[in-house]
Amino acid sequence: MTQTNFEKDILNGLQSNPKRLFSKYFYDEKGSAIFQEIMHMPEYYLPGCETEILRLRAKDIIRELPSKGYDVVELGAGDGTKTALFLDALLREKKNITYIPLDISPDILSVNEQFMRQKLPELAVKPIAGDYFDTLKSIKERDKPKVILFLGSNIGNFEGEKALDFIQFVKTFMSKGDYFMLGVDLKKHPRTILSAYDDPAGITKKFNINLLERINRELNADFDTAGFDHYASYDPLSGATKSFLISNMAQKVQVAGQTIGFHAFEPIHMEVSQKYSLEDLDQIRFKAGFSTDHHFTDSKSYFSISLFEV
Ligand code: AVJ
Repeated sequence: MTQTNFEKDILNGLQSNPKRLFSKYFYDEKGSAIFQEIMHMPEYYLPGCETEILRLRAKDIIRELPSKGYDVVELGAGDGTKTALFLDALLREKKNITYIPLDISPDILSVNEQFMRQKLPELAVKPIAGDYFDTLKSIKERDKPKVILFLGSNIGNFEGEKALDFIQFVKTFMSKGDYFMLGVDLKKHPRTILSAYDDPAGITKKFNINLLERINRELNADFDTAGFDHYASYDPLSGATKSFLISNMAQKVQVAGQTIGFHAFEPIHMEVSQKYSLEDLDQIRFKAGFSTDHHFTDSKSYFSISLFEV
């Protein structure tokens, strides 16, 4: 049998030093359900802050955007519930827009489309399933100006320079006068950030452990999940939040026919959730070659929706 990308990435990661797994694999059916639980945790302030901005500042944001019709393209659109708040405000301002949600999952896109049809029947919706490379290519040639949305602090999962690389990659599909609209979690008191990724109910732990269970399910592996604990850290200098699973003892695990050895207390690095200051964002905007930026923040200045103009 040929190796899937999933199998290749998992084996490579577990055979690296330090050991590494990728958070993009968190979101199987069970993982997506646990992520919904995370979004409702009191400690996980991100969705509430972003929703506040979309509710209270939508008009101010729209005032910065092109005055005529444009395409609203959403990267990793998911079910679109938060985006609907913004699209609703756009329709109220009588903007002639087409909403183009992009996502790797055709299933979630049909949920998105049905939600929009029901909630905003007058909205033109044109979902495109696939990876960013193919889907962005197909929107490049459209003739209307574009506003590209990347919400939910998803940019935070790119490590270090990779965030800038991704923004520059997206910019190659944009033209003068287009806008990039990013939802970004900001640097704030370290304890506030840490508790969002280290909740006492253990939901974030379950979210991380689910990837080991997924590997057991899909790669014929035998992780004993009781042998791993969850550990999160936040570095206020770099703004990097990292999650690890820690092997509680020396142990051996079978994964896809390979034996993976763990030392006692050896970490597997699971995820980075990068936090930015507004100054960091200005730097990125400048390095990526966008001409202007505007930041719209919530009342606590925990989160920003930042607009970059090409
Ligand atoms: C979906 C990437 C924005 O990093 O905050 C939540 C994922 N991980 N709790 C984040 C996540 C642990 C989340 N993003």
